[in-house]
Amino acid sequence: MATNRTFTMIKPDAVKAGHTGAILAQINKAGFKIIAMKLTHLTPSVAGKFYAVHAERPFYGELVEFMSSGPIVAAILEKDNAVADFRKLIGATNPADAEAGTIRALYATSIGENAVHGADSDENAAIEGSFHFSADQMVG
Ligand code: 3AN
Repeated sequence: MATNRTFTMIKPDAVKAGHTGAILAQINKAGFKIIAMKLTHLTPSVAGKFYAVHAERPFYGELVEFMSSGPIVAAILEKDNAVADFRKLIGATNPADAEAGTIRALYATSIGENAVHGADSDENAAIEGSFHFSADQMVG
């Protein structure tokens, strides 16, 4: 069910730094089940489409450039209360404000290069998940 799913990306900074395994382990340990996952390198055009909702924001160009700068891991995760619980697990957008022990506190370096993405609503989780995966690529 969409209400039990969220969508995440491990961003280029964290993949490049070799944190993919540790981040996935932390996600699993927190009770999330991975139901779809892939390693991919977004083109600027695809990254631009994914972040189209932010097109008017001053950091849009920087965001698209960063998200297409190297491989990412995209995944759909399942757990009760997935969206809210995952946002809690990753911490605040700006790692300087992220609670100790959260993924961003541990691995993010700046507000732009902040290690992971987490969908901010059930609706966006479903939209973002189907942006990256077709139904036959989801398990369960
Ligand atoms: P979140 O990802 O925590 O929901 P949003 O939706 O405000 O945060 O921003 C989307 C993404 O845009 C963030 N994950 C971050 O990578 C980037 N971003 C947000 N604010 C800034 C900023 N001031 N400068 C550069 N990049 C930013």
